Amino acid sequence: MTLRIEAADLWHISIRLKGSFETSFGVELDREAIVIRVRADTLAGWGECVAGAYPGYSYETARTAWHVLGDFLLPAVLGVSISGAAELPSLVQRIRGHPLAKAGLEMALWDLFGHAQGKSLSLLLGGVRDRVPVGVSVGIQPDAPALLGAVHAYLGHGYRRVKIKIRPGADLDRVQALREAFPILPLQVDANSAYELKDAGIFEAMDDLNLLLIEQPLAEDDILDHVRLQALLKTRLCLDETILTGRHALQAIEAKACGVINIKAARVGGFTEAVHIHDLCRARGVPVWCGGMLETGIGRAANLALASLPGFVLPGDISASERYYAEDLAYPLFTLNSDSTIDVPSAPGLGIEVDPRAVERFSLRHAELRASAKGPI
Ligand code: OSB
Ligand code: MG
Repeated sequence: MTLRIEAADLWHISIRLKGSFETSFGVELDREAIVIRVRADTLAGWGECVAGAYPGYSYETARTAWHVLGDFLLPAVLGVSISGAAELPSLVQRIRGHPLAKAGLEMALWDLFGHAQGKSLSLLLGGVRDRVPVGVSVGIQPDAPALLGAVHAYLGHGYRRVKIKIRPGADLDRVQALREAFPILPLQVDANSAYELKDAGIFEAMDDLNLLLIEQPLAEDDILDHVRLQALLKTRLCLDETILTGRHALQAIEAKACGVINIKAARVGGFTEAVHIHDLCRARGVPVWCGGMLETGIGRAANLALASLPGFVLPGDISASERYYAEDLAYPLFTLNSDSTIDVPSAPGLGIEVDPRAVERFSLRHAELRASAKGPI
């Protein structure tokens, strides 16, 4: 089946988190994103581009994604007949970088084709599970007691795996305090590139705390120092920001820079590349798990579908909807099962209903592009 992409909408949204989320690169309270809708025939597909207000995790922002989507990516698909979302990477191959923008558009195309074929995204990607194990990612707290309180509350909600964000000055003492309070809790840390190899002593001191993994301790473009750090530790390093392509994943694995990879479709330019990375990790026995970007219900549905693939053997950063926003953009909301899993949507496409009025309410600006009116917006 081929579909001619006739029109697309972009909404630049700002949606307030229930509580601010602090990482080593900053504090986020109002989450910006670009919501994308593509249309073909009588069908629509929705996507979420997770580029935010500030270029901390990625160089992309909602504003750069607006520019790249509107001026380059959408003109490459509008008016074009395509037979599946997996064709997008080749259509936009010549546009360098901007994986978050590309992934948001690919998500909308997956949703569109899922509806056209009556198949869920999980089914289209090769998912094998109808519920996936999840954990919670806890932002940097003002002090150790606040962190213990926050973790205690999340355990009360039923989460059975906890990740805490760390940064220089808020690291070893926090992890030690947590480990003392919760001796057998599956626990991992995420530094978001905040350290250098000279800080290795901090990670060596964490090595006996039985962490599941240490995520992205060093700079995103530094595979070699991750190799050196990994050689000092028995705890597995996990790469997030470093891995933008399958090639990066292969090189990091072969060099022994990490023992685990965090897969985010957004960071690698879409689900096609995410599945490719999953497949090559699985073939080499490298465990993967699904990362998160504080998505609305649109991106969360897509993450659940990705996490249903067989190589996703560690719990994902995919918490229940109510952990993030007072009001979401898509329904039904995702809830945590008593075994710290979330159900994978089984309805066609993303398997959710987007509420266009909610999208409008959180919208800072909207643009509509049509096949007949290609070009800059
Ligand atoms: O590094 O995993 C990360 C959120 C924003 C940017 C980067 C990261 C995160 C998270 C949030 O850890 C995970 C979630 O969506 O719950
Ligand atoms: Mg991370």
